[in-house]
Amino acid sequence: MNARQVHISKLLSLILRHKPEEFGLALDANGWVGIAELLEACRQRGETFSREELDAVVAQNDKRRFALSPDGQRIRASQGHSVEVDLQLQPVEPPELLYHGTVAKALDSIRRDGLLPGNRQQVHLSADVDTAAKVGQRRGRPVILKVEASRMGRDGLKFYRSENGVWLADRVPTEYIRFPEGGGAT
Ligand code: HQG
Repeated sequence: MNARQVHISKLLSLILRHKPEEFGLALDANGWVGIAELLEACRQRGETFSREELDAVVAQNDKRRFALSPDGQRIRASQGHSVEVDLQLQPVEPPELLYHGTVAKALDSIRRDGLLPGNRQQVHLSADVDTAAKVGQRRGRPVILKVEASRMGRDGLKFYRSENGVWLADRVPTEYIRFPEGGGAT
């Protein structure tokens, strides 16, 4: 993505995950918003971009953050919402281990409470260590937690996978988390 596409992608994340009302928009129950309406709302706030530019951001997005409806008339974020939406994801069986990238200062609280979704709707987990490291790196030196996902699943806790391949869980109780040795200062 070029700089303009990154700007549009961040704008779309803000609208489609967090603050549609700031743009005079409302997501439907499943997180969708009409594209014509979205482009017009952005234009009115001095953020003018075309349908073609939006399509390029959707297609070239590094994490495939956005999805179009089958008829091409609507758009939504595939995960990461703080506003309440029902993405209608079906529970899926997880791999044996999933990974979560965080930072050392969160560890005491995670040891106590497990992984909680915070402002988002669900806890985000990664299928591989590299991705989890990148997620953790956004906040400082990354600490990788291993989540015993298949054991958690056998115990009846559900996992989902977003359209763009992010693993999601409502929470991860601390008993399923393997913390790095030495307090996580890796
Ligand atoms: C931490 C980005 C204290 C958690 C990324 C994380 C991802 C706790 C932070 C996606 C805690 C929440 C999501 C507890 C969890 N006590 N801290 N009990 N439980 N935490 O941003 O997973 O580029 O909401 O470790 O790449 O960092 O936006 O979640 O540090 O895929 O598409 O609380 O966002 O994707 O932070 O990131 P976030 P996340 P995008």
